[in-house]
Amino acid sequence: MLAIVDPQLEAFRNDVLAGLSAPIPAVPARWFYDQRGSELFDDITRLPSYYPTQVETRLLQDVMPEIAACIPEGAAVVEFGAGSQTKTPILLEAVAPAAYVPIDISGDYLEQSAAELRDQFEGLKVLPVTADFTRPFHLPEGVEPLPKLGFFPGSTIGNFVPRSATDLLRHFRDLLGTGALLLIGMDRVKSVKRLIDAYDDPEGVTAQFNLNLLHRINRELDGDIPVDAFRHEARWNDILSRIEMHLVATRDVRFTVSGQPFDFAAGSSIHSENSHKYGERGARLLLLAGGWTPLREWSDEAGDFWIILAEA
Ligand code: AVI
Repeated sequence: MLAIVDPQLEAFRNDVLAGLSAPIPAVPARWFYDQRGSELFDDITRLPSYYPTQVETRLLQDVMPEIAACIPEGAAVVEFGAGSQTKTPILLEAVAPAAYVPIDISGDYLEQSAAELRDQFEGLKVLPVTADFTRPFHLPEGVEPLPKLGFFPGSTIGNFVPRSATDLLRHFRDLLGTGALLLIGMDRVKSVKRLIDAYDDPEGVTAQFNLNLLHRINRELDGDIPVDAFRHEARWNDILSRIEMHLVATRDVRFTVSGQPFDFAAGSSIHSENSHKYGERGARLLLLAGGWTPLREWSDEAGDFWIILAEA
């Protein structure tokens, strides 16, 4: 009998088994986002201490007329991600593009948000593409000849280590072509206290988000991790300019995942996320290394967040 293989599940298993066996145990952050993880992330974006979403949304609203003035008429907006209910409409309203192409790995969520946007923007061509935007894929038919604006808000670029972030930016450039524009959100370096508060909120939502990864491993990969033996920790790594999220063992633990045994000593951790924060020069250099020339930069008054428009 042929076993049915779910490629997503196998990729998750490979990443978890390899990651937990590594000298510095780590699981890629993209595995946070199952149904529960996506709901928890949504809750995070509404927390008072998690400033990036509020600040970026307000900044987009404030500077959108200036941004729109830089975008050619009849452009296709290509969003890397399914789009947010607040940020995407701000852009679509101001730019009035010929087409909107959201790209996301989660087909159901993508179709749902595409349907909402079609209702909201009558006549807008919404052409969703179900794909992992970090890997090669094709744009829908008819989009190729249009001028293109890539949209990558949310400081998601910060979740990639610089080497992968430049690879990703180059991949966006290859996809969108020379002359394309990219509107990207980046989180700025700020006081360690504010950063830690944002990633270790008093309500404990980010802790639940982090610990949900262990629940997901137990659920989907036949694991028996005692989740109560781990705690959430957010650390600032100054040399690498990033917040790191860890799951720290509070006692010696032994567990299995898909039949494979693992031992974690009290105090050792599973590194579950990086969120890089950029200074002025660093942000520009990252874009340049990824093949994009910054044209305009906007920041809020407090200097918390960047929105940068760059050209391929
Ligand atoms: C999705 N990403 C940009 C978030 C961030 O701030 O790095 C994920 C997140 N992790 C903890 N809180 C939010």
